[in-house]
Amino acid sequence: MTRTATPVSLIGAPTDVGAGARGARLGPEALRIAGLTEALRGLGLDVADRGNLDGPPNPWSAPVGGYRHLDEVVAWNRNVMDAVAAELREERMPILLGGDHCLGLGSITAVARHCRERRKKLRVLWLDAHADFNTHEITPTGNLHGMPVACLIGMGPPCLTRLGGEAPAMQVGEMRQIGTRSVDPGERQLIKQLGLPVYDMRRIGDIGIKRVMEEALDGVDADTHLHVSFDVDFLDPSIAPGVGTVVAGGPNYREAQLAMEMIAESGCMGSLDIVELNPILDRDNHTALVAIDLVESLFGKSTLVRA
Ligand code: NNH
Ligand code: MN
Ligand code: MN
Ligand code: MN
Repeated sequence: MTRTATPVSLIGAPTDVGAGARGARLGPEALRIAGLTEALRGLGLDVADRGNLDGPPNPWSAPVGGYRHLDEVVAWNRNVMDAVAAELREERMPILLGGDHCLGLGSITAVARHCRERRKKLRVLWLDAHADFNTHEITPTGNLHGMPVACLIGMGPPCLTRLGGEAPAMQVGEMRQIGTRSVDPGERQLIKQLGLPVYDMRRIGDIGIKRVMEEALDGVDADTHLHVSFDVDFLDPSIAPGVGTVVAGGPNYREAQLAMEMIAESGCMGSLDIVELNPILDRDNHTALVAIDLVESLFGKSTLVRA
């Protein structure tokens, strides 16, 4: 199959206003210094680095009404949504360099709107140790990086659920969560109640990553826009310690790589988030290098080897 690859645009969003630890604001630079642009160009892709978005500083204050830094999170997400929408409009593939995972809200809100305008089906793969399905009533922390999925399906403050206009931005059935292994008690209930499709580590252990990915990609076709939201804490901490919230028992290198390869082979990825990388907690920027290696697989590095 010969296709001209979609040109990609890197969008840095250097903030950790949604997180419980500081340092994810350095994620975009860590990825650049580890050679993300060069790696993608090495695969023959047209890459434009749009630089970093601007936004309010992290006030590092306590939660108010169950939300920490709500105004700042809204401001950053607005900027992310607009930047992602601009790239999609130009038929380019936006790659959001976080920043913490609260930014998935702005990114996916733009993607979902694009899908509605173009009459495309939407499938979101949420690669994450966490479900990010909290609301202000059930969150144990008030950190908004634990709430973007709830906001996307319309549960949350209107300033976030209506970021792109009408709420909800997307339906529960348009998402597949993969690699989940840290779910808060309230989230567990909500997941059951709303039927969010989750392939947790237990399921991966049961049927293997290959079948999980086959099922998660089932129904994805040429009319589908596939969005990959890659929270780097998806990976086992033994290979990716540079994240704010490590959870043991994640996919090993080869499992993660196979997941990425299968996404690449679908040929449908239209947008990507790389979030939660925290170089302050890393050693020698190693986690950024691992993330880039896996992103290369997402763009077909190993498929090229097989061809
Ligand atoms: N579930 C926890 C919370 O809501 C942790 C979320 N942390 C993440 N999510 N890194 O991906 O605070
Ligand atoms: Mn498109
Ligand atoms: Mn997350
Ligand atoms: Mn996570």
